Amino acid sequence: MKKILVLNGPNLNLLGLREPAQYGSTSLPDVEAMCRAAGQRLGYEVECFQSNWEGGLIDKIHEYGRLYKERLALGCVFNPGAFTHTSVALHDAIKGVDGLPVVECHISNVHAREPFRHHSFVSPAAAGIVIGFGVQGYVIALEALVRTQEQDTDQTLPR
Ligand code: CA2
Repeated sequence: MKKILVLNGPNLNLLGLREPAQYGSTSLPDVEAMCRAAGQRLGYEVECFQSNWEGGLIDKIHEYGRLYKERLALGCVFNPGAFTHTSVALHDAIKGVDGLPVVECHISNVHAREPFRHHSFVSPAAAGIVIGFGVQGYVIALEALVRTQEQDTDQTLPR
């Protein structure tokens, strides 16, 4: 079974424990269970990984870049947390693995928040973006990845 990576960046391990008004009350293990269940329904094995370290996220993107080349992975759903707004290194990692489709995902609507959250270094390297749908956004991003990246997807409109 092909793999999909669900990757979470800094502080997302605190999900459900603090700031429920902004990020909801679902914990990261619950979000990861939701993603694994959605993956199973869609026919993929979902691997979940969270790191508070930029380098840990970069290593995981490199690993999935290799799996993608070997046709063992379909792509990645990535919430880079605050690194979204700061990290040229994450941008370069996604560009550097050359091909791995990455769907950027944010729980909150970053464009309705502080101006420093309006710019993303990751977006120009992403295949697509899901923003502001709470933790359901992860499942929406997984579905979008599968619908757009599956080899036999017929993307033509019905006549
Ligand atoms: O809305 C998102 O998903 C964000 O990526 C979340 C990041 C934030 O820096 C981005 O601008 C938007 C913050 C993740 C921290 O998550 C926490 C969860 C609970 C309590 C504290 C932090």
